[in-house]
Amino acid sequence: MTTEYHDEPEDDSSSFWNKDPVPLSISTAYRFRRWLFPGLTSAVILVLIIIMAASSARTFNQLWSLKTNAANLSESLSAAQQLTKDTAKDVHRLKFAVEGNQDQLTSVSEALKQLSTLDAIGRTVATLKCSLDRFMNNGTVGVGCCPLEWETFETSCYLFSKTPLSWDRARDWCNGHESHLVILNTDKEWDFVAQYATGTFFWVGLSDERTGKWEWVNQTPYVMNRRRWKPGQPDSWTGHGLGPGDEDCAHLHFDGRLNDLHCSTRLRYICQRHSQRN
Ligand SMILES: [Ca+2]
Repeated sequence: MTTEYHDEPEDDSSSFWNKDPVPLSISTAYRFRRWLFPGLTSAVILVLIIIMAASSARTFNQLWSLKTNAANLSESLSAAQQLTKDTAKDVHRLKFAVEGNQDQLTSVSEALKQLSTLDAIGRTVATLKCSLDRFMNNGTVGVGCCPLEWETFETSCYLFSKTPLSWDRARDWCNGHESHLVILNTDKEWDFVAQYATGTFFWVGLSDERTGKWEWVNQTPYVMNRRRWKPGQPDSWTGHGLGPGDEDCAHLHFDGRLNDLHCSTRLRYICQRHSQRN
């Protein structure tokens, strides 16, 4: 038995391989649907990751800012604690200082009490002096009382200073003690003052410094009386070597007569004030 081969195509129309091919569009849609869900899921996850990353960055910045603020607060707290410690030390030192000075303050208080007592004694002595002055003036009407160390004559008190000053400073000192540099109007006043002026010089309230004309310290004009001046005075001498200006201020010389000197010269001085009735 032979096997015959022939070229006749077999009727294989029912064969599987001869089935109609699946359309291409259907396959693409199938693959598209197959990858759609994973793709969308991946995209959502990616977006979530991006959002979380951005959120994490903001959170990190906020945390960094909080950390910085906490560090600054810590430094401020440390500074405040140091300041508190320093203040406490100062208070402690002050407490010791006050306690140390308490004894001294007590001593000062005692000294003030003693001064008060001395002041009361001084007033009593002044009253006694006033009575004595009145007795020595034979109870002259109008004679008042003068402070201690001031001399009483008629209705005035006179202070013959122990220390020297320039004419201007002497004037200011008298003005600061309810008085003025002495003004001599009468022969009695000249004679009274002159008895204290022996042996030294005293400024009196006479000057031509302000206007170039001699006037008393209360600006009343001085009437020239050569008898009251040393011979040849006032000479407005300029060879004194004491700076600009000539001799513009008057003083009592050893014999109680006047001479002009440069006002910056330091001399003792005479203050005058009204006596007070007690
Ligand atoms: Ca002179």
